[in-house]
Amino acid sequence: MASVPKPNISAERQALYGRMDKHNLAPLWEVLHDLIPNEPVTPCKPALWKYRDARPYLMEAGKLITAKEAIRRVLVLENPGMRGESCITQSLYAGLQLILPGEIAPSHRHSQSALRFIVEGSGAYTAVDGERTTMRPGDFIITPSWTWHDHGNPGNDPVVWMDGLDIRIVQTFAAQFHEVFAEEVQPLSRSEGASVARYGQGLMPLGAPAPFGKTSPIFNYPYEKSRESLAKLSRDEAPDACQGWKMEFINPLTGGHAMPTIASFIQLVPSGFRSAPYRCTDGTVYAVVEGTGTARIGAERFDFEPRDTFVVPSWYPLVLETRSETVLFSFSDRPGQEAMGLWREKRG
Ligand code: 1HN
Repeated sequence: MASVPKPNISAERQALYGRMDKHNLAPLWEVLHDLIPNEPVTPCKPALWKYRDARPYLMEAGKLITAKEAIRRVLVLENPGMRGESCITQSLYAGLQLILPGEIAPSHRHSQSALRFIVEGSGAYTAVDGERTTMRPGDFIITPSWTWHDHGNPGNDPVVWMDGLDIRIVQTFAAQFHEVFAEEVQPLSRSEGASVARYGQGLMPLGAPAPFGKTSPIFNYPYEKSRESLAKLSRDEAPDACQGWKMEFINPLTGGHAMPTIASFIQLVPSGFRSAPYRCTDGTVYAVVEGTGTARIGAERFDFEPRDTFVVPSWYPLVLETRSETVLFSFSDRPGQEAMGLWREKRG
């Protein structure tokens, strides 16, 4: 015979929970629905940061603190749904970093991987394990996990880039390590362009191990080259209804993602385009390189112009409407999702 619920069952349950609580035990049935939602749930909200709003604060910070004192002079792009948590999606960090003429940002290394997407100014460099590369607007630059890196600006203009890091992912696994280099600026062991000569021309040295492990051996993908690839692709192929012409930055040694934890893309969207809605499980950060338009993210709309940043949370439909020919750089946590068999997309 089925047991009849007792009239004071709720009070008895609460009393049970109270007694077990002291032993670090809790009833699953009270939280099961929140643990296993029917579709992605994230505190990450759609948002856009206008560069023209952020830039004056960054320049003011430039007057109040040096790059050396700050270690890294960065304004964190904080997702409005996760203020105070230093993240732009629930898994990724992003910020705008400024280095002024004559400054250096001291050398260190950490197990978190970083990408740099150059927003404004030329003539600064970043050094990775003994090799420098000059930064130019639109360049996609990688700092692989556990490589020594420092930045410097021997030029005449302020240089600003967007940093993207896998801080939250590494934190989830509690696999964080960090070390400070003995000197502020690391010594150089290769000439500028060495990595691209060795690995970026459809060639690789015989018998050479991958210098950065699971990360691409190329650490600067210059905008000049990616822009040319997009232009040539767009001449011969019709644009994809959801993405326009979209390409991924790859590791030439594997053909896979350029970084083990972050996927990076660049796309060209023609002028006057209205994309079909697209959603995917990798919440994605977009940096506007060229063009103006509107990003409809879920029920919200954001007008963008060059140098703005916007974020599309997991599973929010994105529709892009362009008023001029547009180039977008983007990055997400797709590699981890794919490795774990979790990644999904939905077109239309
Ligand atoms: C870092 O090392 C850099 O090397 C930038 O430029 C941003 C944010 C958090 C932790 C380390 C850099 C960072 C960072």
